[in-house]
Amino acid sequence: MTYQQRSTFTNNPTAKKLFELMDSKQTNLAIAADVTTKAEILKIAQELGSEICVLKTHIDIIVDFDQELTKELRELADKHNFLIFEDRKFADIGNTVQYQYRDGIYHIVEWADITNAHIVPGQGVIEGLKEVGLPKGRGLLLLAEMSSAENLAVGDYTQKAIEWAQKYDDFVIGFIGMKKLIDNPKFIVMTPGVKLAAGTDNLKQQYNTPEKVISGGSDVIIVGRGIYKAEDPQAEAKKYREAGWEAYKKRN
Ligand code: S5P
Repeated sequence: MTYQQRSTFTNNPTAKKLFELMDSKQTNLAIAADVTTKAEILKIAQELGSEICVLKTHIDIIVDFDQELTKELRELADKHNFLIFEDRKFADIGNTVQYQYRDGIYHIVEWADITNAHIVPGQGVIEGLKEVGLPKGRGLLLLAEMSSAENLAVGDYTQKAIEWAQKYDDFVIGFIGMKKLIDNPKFIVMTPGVKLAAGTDNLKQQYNTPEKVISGGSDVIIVGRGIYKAEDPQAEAKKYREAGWEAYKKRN
């Protein structure tokens, strides 16, 4: 099924928008913009915006963060037609994650289309985030699997994530996972740990190629250092975009 066809299976507005823009823009590339200054992240959003479906942020690593930044990122997202995914990995009781999602200095729910959560606290983490995010049409990804060596998100844990995603499918739009996890077209799998050459880093990150990830049934490749550390990030982003899209076309 195409991304466009899959957009009709979900009622979540963010998931719909993502499927539609991936199809119309012909990209399944998300950039992990793991940089530490406003200037750097804005440069990435500006220069790579036309190549990507999703800009993934770790907003709490920006040393000179201010409210202007999220406003500007939002403007760039609308201008270049990509979604913003704040990779917050919420992992607390429902009451606490509500504060973390809505309040503090980041007000994540105000500007991030998508965020994600670990399921280790149980279903309360999903319910807490849903009360804050769903009224604004936001979407949540559950970390069903991880890319790092010896991680514990396997077996029954992964199965629980899949079960709870179905239970809360108005708000949970999919997973962080390494492959296709469920035969239901509404759920999106985004996969980190992607490089044109497979391998590892020195801190137990593990990389697969775009071809391997997409042919395994994942929908979105998340690429960080493979792009932003390259000499010419724009040219590199085009390569990843092409590799991801070719693999998708081959699959369909
Ligand atoms: O299991 C995971 C989940 C995530 S969201 N493994 C990951 O690496 N990530 C994120 O993906 C991680 O926080 C980082 O932002 C990105 C991978 O970056 P790269 O530089 O290794 O491509």
